[in-house]
Parts: sequence; C-alpha cells; structure tokens
Amino acid sequence: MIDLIALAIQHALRPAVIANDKTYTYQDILDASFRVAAALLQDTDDLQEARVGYMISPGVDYVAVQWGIWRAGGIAVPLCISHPIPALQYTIADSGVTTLIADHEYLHLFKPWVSVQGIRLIGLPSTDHTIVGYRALPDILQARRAMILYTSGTTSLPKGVVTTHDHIKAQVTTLVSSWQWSSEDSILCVLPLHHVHGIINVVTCALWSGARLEFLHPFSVEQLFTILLSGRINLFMAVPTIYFKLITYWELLPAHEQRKCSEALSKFRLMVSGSAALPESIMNKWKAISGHTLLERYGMTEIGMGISNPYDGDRKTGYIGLPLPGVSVRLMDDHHTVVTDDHPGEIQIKGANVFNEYWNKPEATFTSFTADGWFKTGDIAILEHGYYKILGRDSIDIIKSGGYKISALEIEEVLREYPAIQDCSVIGIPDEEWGEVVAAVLVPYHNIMDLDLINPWIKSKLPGYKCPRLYKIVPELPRNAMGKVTKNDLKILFIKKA
Ligand code: MLC
Ligand code: AMP
Repeated sequence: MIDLIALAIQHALRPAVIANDKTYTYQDILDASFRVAAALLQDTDDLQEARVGYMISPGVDYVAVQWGIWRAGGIAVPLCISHPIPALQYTIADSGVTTLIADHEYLHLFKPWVSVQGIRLIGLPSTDHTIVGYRALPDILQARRAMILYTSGTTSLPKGVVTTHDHIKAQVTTLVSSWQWSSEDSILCVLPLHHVHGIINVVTCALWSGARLEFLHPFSVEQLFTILLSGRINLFMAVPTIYFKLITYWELLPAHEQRKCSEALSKFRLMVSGSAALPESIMNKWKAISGHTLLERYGMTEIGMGISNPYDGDRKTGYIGLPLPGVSVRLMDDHHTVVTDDHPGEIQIKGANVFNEYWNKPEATFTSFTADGWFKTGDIAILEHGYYKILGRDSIDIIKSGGYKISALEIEEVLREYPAIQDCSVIGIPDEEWGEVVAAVLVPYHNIMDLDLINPWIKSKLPGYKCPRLYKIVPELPRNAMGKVTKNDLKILFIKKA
C-alpha cells in the first residue's frame, strides 16, 4: 500500500477536508477513493500505470479521485479546469489518457469528442451505485509512477513531468519536517491543482500530516480574507501575486478593520511564498500588516521544493535560502565548473525528490540532466553567506506570471496561426503584481491590424494566464547577425515613460 494511504488509515477519524460547509474525515476520503478505484478497475485488477485524466474543481472530490487513481494503480494526470479545449486535448493526447474523470459541470467539454478517441469518460458524482461494496485493490509499490504534471519550458509545447510515489514521498517529507507540519495544522488551499505548489506543498503535505485542509474556489481576495480571519486556519502558502492582492485589499480597509485583520493574521503559525521571486516591497508590506516574515522557498515541477529559508532562523529578504534536507544543490558556470561562494551559476539539483523523466520525451530528459546525474534547472543563482539568491533564468523565453511558468515560444506559435500576423515575438515585462506580464510584439501584413479581435481569438486557444496582456505593433522585429530576434530590444518598447 502506498504510504499516503497507510497514513490516512492511521488518521481515519480525524477531520481531513472542509468543503461546502461540510467536514470530511480521512475515512470519508478513503471510502470515496475506494469507490473511484473500484469504478476504474471495472474490467482489470490493476491499471498498471494507465493514465487517468481528471478535471475536478478543488474540493474533497479532487482528493478522492486522485487517491482513487493511485489506489487502482494508475497515473494521475490532473487537468487545469480553466484550460480551453485545445490545451486539454494536447495534455490528454500527449499523456495517452485512456480514462477521464470529470465533474458534471465539465462533462459537456469532453462528451463530443472523447468516445470517438476511445477514451472512457466517468462523471462525478457517480450515479453508478453498483460500484460500492468490496473488491480487492492492487498492492501498489512506492516505485510506481504516480503523476504527470505539465510544465512549460524552452520547447514550444509543455512537457509531462513524471513522478513516482517515492518522488512524491521525498518531496512531501522534506517539507513536513522542515516546516514542522503536524496533525494540529489547518491550511487553506487557494492554488490551482495542476501544479506542484497546490498539489504537493499544500494538499499532500496537509493530508500526509493528518492535518485539516480547506479549499477556496474560485479565487476571490475578499473571501480569502474572510477565511483567513475566521480563526480556523493557521498555515498559508501562496505565490507573490496573491500576497500583492491581499496587501492591496487590506490597504483599502478602514483603520479598525485593518487592526482586526492584522491581529488575526499575526496568530498564524507560518506563511510561505514561492513559485516566483518575492519582491522586497511585498515582503516588507506583508510584515507590517501581518507581523510575519514570509518564508520564501524555491521549487520546480521536476524537483518539488529544493531550497528554502529556515523555519527557525534568519529568513533573508531576497534570498531563497538553503538546501532542504535530502536535496543536494550545486551551482555550475558556463565553463562547466562548479562555482563556490559569490560566483553566479546554474542551480543543479540531485536527490530522491528529483523526477526521472519527461513523459515520452527521452531526448528532453537526457538533455535536462548532466552526465553525472544532476538536474539542470535553468535558474541562475549565487551563494552569499550560505544563502542562495536567484539572479534570473538562462532563457529569455521562459516567463513567470502570477506564479505560472509560460513558454514565450508556445504563445508565438499560436499567434502565428492568426491570419493577419506575419511575424511576432513574445516577452515578459517586469510587473510588481504579476512578477512579469506577457507582452506580444506583432508584425502584421500590410502594417494594419485590429487588436480588439485578437484577444477573444487567443483566449479560445490558450489558458487565460498565457494570453498576452500587452501588445505592440511594429513594421519589423529587431534581429542580430544570426537572424535571431533580440528580445531585450523589444522590452524597451514597453517601458513606461515617466
Ligand atoms: C489574470 N490576469 C492577469 C494574469 N492573470 N493579468 C496579467 N497577467 C496575468 N498572468 C487578469 C485577468 O485578465 C483578469 O482581469 C484578472 O487578472 C483576474 O483574472 P483571473 O484569471 O480571474 O485571475 P485570478 O483568478 O485573480 O488569479 C490570480 C492568481 C492565479 C494569482 C490567483 O494567477 C494563480 O492561482 N496563480 C498561481 C499559479 C501557481 O500555482 N503556480 C505554481 C506553479 S508550480 P480582467 O480585467 O479580465 O478582470 C511552481 C513551482 C514552485 O512554480 O516553486 O512552486
Ligand atoms: P514551474 O516550472 O512552474 O514548476 O516553475 C519553476 C520555476 O519557478 C523555477 O525554475 C524558478 O524559475 C521559479 N521559482 C520558483 N520559486 C521561486 C522563487 N522563490 N524565486 C524565484 N523564482 C522561483
């Protein structure tokens, strides 16, 4: 039996998930996940790593389905609930999903095409009560593949990062011990559940620890404040953009409300920020509001979390901290030399937390590791007085917006399909709220183009967070002697003049 399920059995009668004003115990989730597993095992004893896609809103069903897939021996492929159909189709086809589980509200998205492709579609809540009852579930070894998460990179289309139950265990246990999780904790999940921040750091760490987990969906800063002030929650984890939104909201409150909020926030045990660089301004304002020095940590879909400021000890502004237990970190310069203090280099990671492979992409897997087995993150950092500090990324084509990693190349490829566009280039423009915002520079045929038409068009192709927010039209793109677009020159076009 996988360790997460064995632990849940130990916590059976404790409250696990609070959703829609209802409390579900660990036993409730074990039962519900058993029913999901039984439904999946209709005509086989073990899914044997078949990929099961699931499109479930954050809540108790999400957990039951994820555990159900694992208990049946499948690989869980969470689908982003805000993705348009082409993005969903890509994930489903690339991972080779054979069964799809969807909330009733999403079934209409899949019905017209999945059966044609031979994919079995199961709706939730299931009306098939015949699946309740006893049946044996397969014995799942920890080494088995458990999950595929899609991440953007320097290739145009997202790649599936495969993790085993052992990887997930390593990623979770290092955080549980470092951040002193316990069954007395209570956390609110506001993050999307197709990325590691939400899935590993919040949901799985909580349920591993026997803690309570509450969901807020859809995201609303007003409701977030209400829950944070309820006294039910003592742990919070978010991307810097969410802290920015909380600060903006707090600043508009009347003084007596501000005092009430600050008092409630100061009672939290821990508040964590990650997935993107935490600006000093957010760190300082949040400290003044809540009394908390945010714990900033660094991670990646391929490794879970790798580097973290200490729980006890000095949390340094502008630094991502020290290697987590079990994670080895080194910095490698352009000359393939491991660098020591005060010299910049690429962060490379080794440890039981590091994934083995991109799904069906042996070439990409091969090139993302060094010959001696270190994973190359593409992030450039420096080690100063024992703390790592991120300096940037080695690729200008990777954009981080609202904590989402976005490939400029993927957006360019979609834009090029637009009939009026002859050429284009996509870049990230620094922004205090979003980290970076996606900006597109377009070269239209005949120098004319109606920008109002492009937004609805691109929203039907790409998830909202990948859609450009800024546009500029130019007669031609600047290029270097090799013919490559000089993206740094394009950034200047968007710098606001004082
Ligand atoms: C949305 N908007 C944006 C935007 N996204 N504007 C600029 N840039 C963006 N990226 C605008 C919309 O157009 C809309 O404006 C308004 O903001 C609200 O849009 P929304 O889609 O409703 O956004 P919202 O729900 O408020 O979401 C914001 C958010 C979300 C911060 C909650 O982006 C989020 O959940 N981010 C977390 C992503 C995450 O989990 N990353 C972790 C990856 S794992 P209008 O005008 O239309 O109203 C990883 C590893 C690690 O990175 O280390 O953790
Ligand atoms: P993802 O591929 O979505 O998992 O995003 C991983 C990337 O997020 C990393 O490679 C970093 O570039 C970035 N990241 C995560 N945490 C931090 C942080 N604390 N500071 C700066 N960048 C971060």
